[in-house]
Amino acid sequence: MIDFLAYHIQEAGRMALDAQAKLTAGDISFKGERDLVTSADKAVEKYLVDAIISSYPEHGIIGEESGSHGADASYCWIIDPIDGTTSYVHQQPYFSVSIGLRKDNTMIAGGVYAPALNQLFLAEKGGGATLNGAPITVSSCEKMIHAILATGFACLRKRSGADNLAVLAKLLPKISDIRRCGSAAIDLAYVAAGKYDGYWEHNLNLYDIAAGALLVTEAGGTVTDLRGNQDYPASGIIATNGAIHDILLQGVIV
Ligand code: 2AM
Ligand code: CA
Repeated sequence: MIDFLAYHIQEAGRMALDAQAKLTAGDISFKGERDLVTSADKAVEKYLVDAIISSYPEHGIIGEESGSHGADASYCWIIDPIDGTTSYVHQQPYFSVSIGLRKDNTMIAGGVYAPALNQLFLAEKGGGATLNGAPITVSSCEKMIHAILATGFACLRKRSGADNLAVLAKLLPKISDIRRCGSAAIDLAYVAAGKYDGYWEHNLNLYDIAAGALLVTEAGGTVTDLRGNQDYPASGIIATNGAIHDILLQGVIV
């Protein structure tokens, strides 16, 4: 199934990249006042759903655009066709296709493909994680003052009340620098690859993080919710190289 995932995530990514170059105003609509969707999100998800149904008709699918079908099946695919839609619409390269495969409540495989960056991240439970075929591991950074962290502001767009600006204001003076690319899946993949030392965010959905969280743990990192438990993304998410996890857990409390 990892070969199936690797093949179709690259096809889907190429579709998204081709469509980005041709995007017009007529392709863009609003799901919420600050939540964009494009015809490409829908077309890419349809491509992936059709591929899964024709190869694995008994499997369940949870997709950002098409919802949940048979999510209680033993195998369930969790799809975000374009994670980072706002970056995508604004002709930036920081968008990805994210596909996770869950078996009986355990994530067993995941892929994040950023076609404009030519970066394909794959992980299999117990088998490690790779970037374009080469094994990846998390960073060895141990001091917050040296740490490059990433976050996002889904909480603002969802108007959830979570105050990530206060967390950012508290953390920024204590770390090396911050990054914010707009795709939770890429953020997690970059923690897995040691490009970022840690990442946190509130108010994400399962399809944003399903593949990326497995990438991080398979690359030797740690993923928890914002209280240090495993209830992510419902209670927020923190992913780190492990070494700075406890310090960052303290840092996200304001
Ligand atoms: P998307 O691009 O698939 O919508 C960036 O902070 C992350 O938040 C992205 O992974 C983005 O996924 C997600 N996101 C964007 N708008 C959101 C909203 N209104 N509610 C929850 N998550 C959102
Ligand atoms: Ca998403």
